Amino acid sequence: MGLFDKLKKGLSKTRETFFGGIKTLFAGKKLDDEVLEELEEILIMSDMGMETVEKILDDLKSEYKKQEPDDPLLLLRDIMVSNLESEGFNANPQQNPYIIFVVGVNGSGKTTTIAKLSKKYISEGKKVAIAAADTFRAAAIEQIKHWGEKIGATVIAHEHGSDAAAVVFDTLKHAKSKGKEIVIVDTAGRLHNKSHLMEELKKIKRVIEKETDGPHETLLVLDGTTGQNGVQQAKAFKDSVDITGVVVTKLDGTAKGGIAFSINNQLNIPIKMIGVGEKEDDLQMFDPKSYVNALLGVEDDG
Ligand SMILES: Nc1nc2c(ncn2[C@@H]2O[C@H](COP(=O)(O)OP(=O)(O)O)[C@@H](O)[C@H]2O)c(=O)[nH]1
Ligand SMILES: [Mg+2]
Repeated sequence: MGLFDKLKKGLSKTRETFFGGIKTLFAGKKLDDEVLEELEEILIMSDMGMETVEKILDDLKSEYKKQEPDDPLLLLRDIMVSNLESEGFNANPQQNPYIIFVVGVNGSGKTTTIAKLSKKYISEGKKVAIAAADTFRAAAIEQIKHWGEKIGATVIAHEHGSDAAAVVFDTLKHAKSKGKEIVIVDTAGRLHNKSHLMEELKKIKRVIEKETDGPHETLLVLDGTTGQNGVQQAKAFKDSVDITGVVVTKLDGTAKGGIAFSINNQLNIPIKMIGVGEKEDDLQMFDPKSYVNALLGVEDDG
């Protein structure tokens, strides 16, 4: 299956529930008030966030008048794309080791995303070391070790309950001495309380800063099914560590694909990758145009 077909398959739920309806709504009709009102409803239900919906509708109205397009669906597509921000995946980073710090609440998909991302780097011929710095749950250490074996990444782990920053320290030492080009740091998503978690993440960040010129990327992993709640969570992480990109996971399991727009517009952080399944190949680099094409059911024209 090609990348776009896979994306389309992953986004089938949100397309079938919301966005796909726009094609039918627009078919052979003028964009009068009635059509626009229905469009507004669809966009709001998709979790796009009110502000973005209004912006898109305003743009659509004025451009529609100006351009009188044959196919208003393509005009809407272009306007939606312009409301998404992306930044590419750094497949060949200059820094060595290149350090990716991964944060997010429990269950958001951090560990799975790390496995998927490691696999991408390994397939680029890079050696990957993973810090099992979610020491809060014993199962979390086992989970990342298991992934490491499966995809061929080295996992550095200490005992359950040990200091997460010390695991990171050891992983950096290992990477330098063994020539591992990529270091990815897995972290806990829940400690006794939120401030405890944020303190731990800051401590890890300080260790990375002290030992290297990283972190070069700090990825926030966000569960796409949590809707506007997820956006609130993201704000807390953004305030504690400098987030450089967001990974939206579980887009295959949600009807609310509009969340990507909310993240961009409310947080001002680019989306870098999206998760569209549980397997190691189900991570895609975020491409706004392909994403919107897949949502609307428009053929991908490159
Ligand atoms: N359907 C689907 N499930 C996912 C995706 N990413 C992660 N998961 C699942 O979400 C659950 C929690 O993932 P995990 O990586 O352990 O989250 P963590 O607590 O943030 O490390 C697991 O059952 C994963 O298989 C995704 O893109 N799609
Ligand atoms: Mg985990």
